[in-house]
Amino acid sequence: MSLPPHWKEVGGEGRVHRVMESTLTARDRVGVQDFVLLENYTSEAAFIENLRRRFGEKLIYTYIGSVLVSVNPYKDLEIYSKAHMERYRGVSFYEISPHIYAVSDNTYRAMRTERRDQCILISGESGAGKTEASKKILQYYATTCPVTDHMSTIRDRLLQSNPVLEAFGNAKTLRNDNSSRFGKYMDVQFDFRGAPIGGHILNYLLEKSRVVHQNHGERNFHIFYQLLEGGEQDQLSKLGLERNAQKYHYLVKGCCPRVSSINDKNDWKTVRKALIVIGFHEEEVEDLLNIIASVLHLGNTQFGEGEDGETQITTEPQLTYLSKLLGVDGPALREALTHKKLTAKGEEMKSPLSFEQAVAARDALAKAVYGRAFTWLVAKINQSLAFKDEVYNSSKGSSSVIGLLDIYGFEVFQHNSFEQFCINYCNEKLQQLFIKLTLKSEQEEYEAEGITWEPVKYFDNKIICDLVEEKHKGFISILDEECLRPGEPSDISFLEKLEDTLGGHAHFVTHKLANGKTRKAVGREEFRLIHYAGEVNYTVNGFLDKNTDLLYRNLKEVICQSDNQILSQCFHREEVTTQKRPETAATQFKNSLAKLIEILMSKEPSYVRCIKPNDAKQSGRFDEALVRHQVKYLGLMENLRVRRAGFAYRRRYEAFLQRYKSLCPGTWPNWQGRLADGVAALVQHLGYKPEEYKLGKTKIFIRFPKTLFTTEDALEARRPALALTLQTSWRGYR
Ligand code: AOV
Ligand code: MG
Repeated sequence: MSLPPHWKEVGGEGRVHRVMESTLTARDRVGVQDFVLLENYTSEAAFIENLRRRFGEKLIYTYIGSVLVSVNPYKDLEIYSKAHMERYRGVSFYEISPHIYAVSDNTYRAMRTERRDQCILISGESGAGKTEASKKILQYYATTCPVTDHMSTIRDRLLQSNPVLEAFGNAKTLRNDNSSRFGKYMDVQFDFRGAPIGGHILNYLLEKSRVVHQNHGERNFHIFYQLLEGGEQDQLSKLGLERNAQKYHYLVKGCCPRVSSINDKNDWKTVRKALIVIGFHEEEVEDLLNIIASVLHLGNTQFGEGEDGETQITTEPQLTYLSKLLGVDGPALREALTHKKLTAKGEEMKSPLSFEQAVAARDALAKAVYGRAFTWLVAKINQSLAFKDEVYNSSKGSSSVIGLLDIYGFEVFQHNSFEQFCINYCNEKLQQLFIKLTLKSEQEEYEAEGITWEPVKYFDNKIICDLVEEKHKGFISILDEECLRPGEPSDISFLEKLEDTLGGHAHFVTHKLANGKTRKAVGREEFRLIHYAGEVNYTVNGFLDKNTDLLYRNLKEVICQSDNQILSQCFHREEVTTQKRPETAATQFKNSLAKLIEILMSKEPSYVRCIKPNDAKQSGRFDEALVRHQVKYLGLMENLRVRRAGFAYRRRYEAFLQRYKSLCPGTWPNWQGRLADGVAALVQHLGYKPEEYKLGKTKIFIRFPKTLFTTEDALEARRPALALTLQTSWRGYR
């Protein structure tokens, strides 16, 4: 493959890459575009310095082999235009500067040529740029893939599902003004021509507690503020709402209804349009708005003490709106918000709720209604994205998918609760997957192939995953057991159980020290987990309730009879009649994560590792200590070391022979002997030096990209036409 005039080959210690000459001359200024090229590749300081230089030049992307490292610029860069997309189409990974589009394109081509399902795993802590990256990938496919008229509908729906899900599932937190509060895995399905023909979304554990409570400086989900700011006046009147977020208890707990980086009014318009594109009927939109409004009215529903000393609702207008918007019987709702039903000796009895219980029942209802409406929304979007064979008759035949994973990133706040526990556990699982698929599998492959190799040490966070999820003695088992225990289980009794079972574990700490003294850094109602990404103190308060996620039976009964179509689909009668206990929130989450990992393992992965440059959400600021911490825990140095010490390319003998046999008279047209001998004869003829390659049991391992480039050049010179078509199918660094 000959180089265009403005490309050059560069590299230290024999590692050769092709980069644009303009970047070459400025190399000192802009650093190297692949960490593999760093001369001092074991030095963390050199790694950070390279990131910093590039960041200073607005070059936010850098590779480690095929892994893309991305640093959040916190400002719009002019690198995402259609022209940029075009530049990356069909171009080999290493021939052009690193970009999220290169990963998108490479993955797409791999899917097409290898006919194998792919996935792109985007990880990094809260605010590092995962959601933005996933949107850029989707936009790339929407813009560059071939589409017909029919397909343009699917393409538009795929794109428009984002603003809708973000409105309902994202919120401002202290870490990120648009923080994902749910996990999302989206499959984009392509037909044999490479056109997008469908999609499917899996959603993971929405942070429902945000509906009723927000920490200082945070907001509820965007949709509430969007509706109040952007909704038309008569619409708001119908919903009994005022255009003032300050009026709603559920919206002002964090004391920041407005955020400078967010335009709720415009976002509302975008969401309304998106709902239409996705195919929502007006009645469905109305039902959805009724649910949003009813949550706000629930928040403003107050309780007091009646003459008989029983708890009663003191805000009549709210109750009237609630019964209208939820489509339920008013008196029944009143009763269910202030009483619970008990069955004793086969007889049903009513028992009044205390003030605190009534408040908790109200909040539980708000969370349940919102949470289930969110699940319904995802199901509805999935219906509209579903691949419909009858429409796309022409697409019959094989199809493949590219999965995009964008979850909530690792997060630490002043106060961390059940939600942070789940989010951080989820990140542990993904880090474990990354370790398994990159560091571990790479080394295991060398071993299996009998290749001599200097092992690279890395921290394996499996120990933390086990601590959380092991059967019988793991964190979640202990939590579930305590939730189900008869008697009076409490958050504190749960903490004691944790201490009994997990005390002494290297990654679990409480205030008790082994010598009987007290550790000051952990409160009496806290425990600390030492995560791969850092230490987090969790307040144990609320763990039991959030895990049980209980909604009183009589409230469920009332909502089951709702004439709101969405609610009646979300709350089923069987739920009220069954004696079976539903799975706890943590166990459901654990199981859904296990399934997710299975899905991801069945696909060929690509990685985007996002880094947050500072904690102030500011552009141009590169906080070295913060970046160093992320580089460490993401395992990027180890990733680089494995990459450098190892072999850039590997191919099974038959594939290698098939591709290059024409270059050697001894192997052309057909090699009759053992495959390994054929490859040995071939590379000898090509003049490979012993240090350039190794022959394993079933594969050839090639150390430097340069070796392969040269062989590709030879192939191209010999058979230009054939080489050109095959060129695009060669997937570098895999
Ligand atoms: P996250 O998804 O990783 O956090 P986001 O993708 O929401 O983080 O990024 C946070 C903010 O950083 C965005 O709202 C943008 O303002 C900015 N940003 C990120 N990437 C880019 C980019 N490539 N160009 C310009 N600005 C960017 V979380 O969902 O909280 O884990 O849970
Ligand atoms: Mg996000």
